[in-house]
Amino acid sequence: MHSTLRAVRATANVSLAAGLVAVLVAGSALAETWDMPTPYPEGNFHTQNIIQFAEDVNAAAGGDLEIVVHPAGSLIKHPEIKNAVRSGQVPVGEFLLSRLSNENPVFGVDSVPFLANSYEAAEKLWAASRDVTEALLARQNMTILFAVPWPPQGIYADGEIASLDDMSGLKFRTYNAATERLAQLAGAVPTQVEVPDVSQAFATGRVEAMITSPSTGVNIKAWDFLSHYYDTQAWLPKNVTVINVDAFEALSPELQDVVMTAAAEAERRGWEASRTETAEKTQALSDNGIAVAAPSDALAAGLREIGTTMAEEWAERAGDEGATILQSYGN
Ligand code: PCA
Repeated sequence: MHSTLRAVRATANVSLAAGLVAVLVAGSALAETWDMPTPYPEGNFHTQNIIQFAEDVNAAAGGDLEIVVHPAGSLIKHPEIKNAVRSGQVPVGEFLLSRLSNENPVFGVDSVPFLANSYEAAEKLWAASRDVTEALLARQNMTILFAVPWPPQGIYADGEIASLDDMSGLKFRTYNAATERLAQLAGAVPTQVEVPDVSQAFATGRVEAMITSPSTGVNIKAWDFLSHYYDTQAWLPKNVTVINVDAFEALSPELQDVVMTAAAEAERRGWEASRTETAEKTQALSDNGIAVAAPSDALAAGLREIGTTMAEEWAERAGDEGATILQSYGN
């Protein structure tokens, strides 16, 4: 009798478990959740643009797909985001495109100083380099959903920088190979630090100057550590949001359409937000006590010379692919 009871119970448990599995399967077919790592703080305009992209997708997908944004390297740290998307660990993510310039110089064309240092020029350079960039990323199983530039890059320091001589020996915070090279050529000492760690690096004296946008300067409250900002307008590096090709192809045609439509809108909105951001955040630096100025002629000339050297180095490394880009850019 005991054994009969056990058998009945066992049968009940099996059917209960089967029911549960059915519910879970049905649930996951209804709503797929995509975790999306991004490197920069939640308040940054890139992150806000991405949050809007996720909201657009989620609304248009009617519950069939939900993108959850994880900013500031909270899910995956910046240096690992590209490989996480490539391997499919996450279906979608954002990173600074020129971080990949060590893999192929083409990825770093937007960070060659003074090659494209206005929004108009940056747009033209992106038009000239997008196809090659797409093809290179396709080899790593990724497609670009959208690319958005940072505002023009300027120099921050604690004190006056009247010429390159004043940069000599400074511990200089960098974020890619180009900023590292620029620091070296200026006689500074480069240290790579990701944005979420930059405040701490200044607070502890690990770094004492940097080149970045007014946006990042405001995000890290540069006025807590630094006194001067020079609006050198050196280049406009881009962030890309990429998707894993397998994850994209596993979506229904309708959902693929939803993602691509929201992506096109995010690229348009992002460029516009970046332009607005430049003036707003430069003003915010000034409002918070940073001395905002154009570079002196001597500093501008010194940086131009570094730019010429770096453009030559880039062209040499980038070979035929680079030449094609420069030709179509019209340089
Ligand atoms: N902010 C990022 C990249 C370029 C920018 O403006 C950073 O400082 O890391």
